[in-house]
Amino acid sequence: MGLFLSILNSLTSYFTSQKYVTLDNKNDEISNKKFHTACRSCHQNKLISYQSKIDNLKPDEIVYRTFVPDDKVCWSVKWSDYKPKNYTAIKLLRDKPVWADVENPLDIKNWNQIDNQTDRRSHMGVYEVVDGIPINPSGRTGIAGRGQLGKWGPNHAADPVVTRWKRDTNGEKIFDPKTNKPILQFVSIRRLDTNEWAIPGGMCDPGEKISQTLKREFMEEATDCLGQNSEAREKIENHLSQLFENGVELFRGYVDDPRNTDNAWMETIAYNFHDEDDTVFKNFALTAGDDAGSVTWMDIDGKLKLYASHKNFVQKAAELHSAHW
Ligand code: RP5
Repeated sequence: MGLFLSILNSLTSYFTSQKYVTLDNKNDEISNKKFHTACRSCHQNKLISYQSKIDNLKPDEIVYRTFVPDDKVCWSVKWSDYKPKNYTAIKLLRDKPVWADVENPLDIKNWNQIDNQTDRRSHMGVYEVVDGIPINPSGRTGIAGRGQLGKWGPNHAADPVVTRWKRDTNGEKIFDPKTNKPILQFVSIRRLDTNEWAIPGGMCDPGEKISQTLKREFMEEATDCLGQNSEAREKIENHLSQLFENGVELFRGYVDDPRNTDNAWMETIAYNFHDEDDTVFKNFALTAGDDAGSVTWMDIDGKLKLYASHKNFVQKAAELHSAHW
């Protein structure tokens, strides 16, 4: 009975509230795009900047990715000389934060399942575990180990794409002159670690429902609720509660995150929460908090440059609302 309840609990926490809607074929377009460039040598600088920031490494201590050409990303392509360097952030090894896994992956047995409160399942299906070490389902990254990620294997996140229409001072929607479509805006934060604009998403806490992660991360990064007293926090939460009750799932799967390694990678569920009539945000100021340097309403446009795979999620939101892209 205990086991049954714990499985039921895990399943419940995995899925969102019933009011949330899923789009048909939502992942097709994203899956067809060439996966996984941000975590390869073409973006070497991102890994290096992480290392210098997190571990304060001197130039000669930095661990570089092995160059992985496009045609050698797939594990099915033989590459007998492939011997990527092993790298796990010193900060993880030294500080052993509670949210991180044990140092040795061989001490973890429950791959591809719920392991206590940690969800080790992948949205991509069953991933391979070779000699006790999980293998990135999207292929080679040029570096082994856990990198800067807390968990071996999948690291689960949630991304709230919060949108509204761009309006003029009379409250009328603004249209793009070329596409003749109304312009959608989304709440974007500037990440402190890479300085890139991003969706205010974050890691799922153990056992947390996705709906909770989406709201919590948005509140922490775009309203600075952590810097407020409990009364102010409650006010913000009540104000946003209706918006977060109705979401549309845009994407669920692997994220092309610059921190990914051959043995640890990011996965996410992205949801759209849309303020159609500007009722929620008309008189509500955004304030950057937690690991966000700044926050803004950003116009959604095909030329956007965003962190990891976030541009794909925002594009899905534009398509959903027949907005300018
Ligand atoms: C990305 O990293 C996800 O899409 C999510 O936005 C984010 C979670 O990592 P942190 O923001 O917590 O570092 O891959």
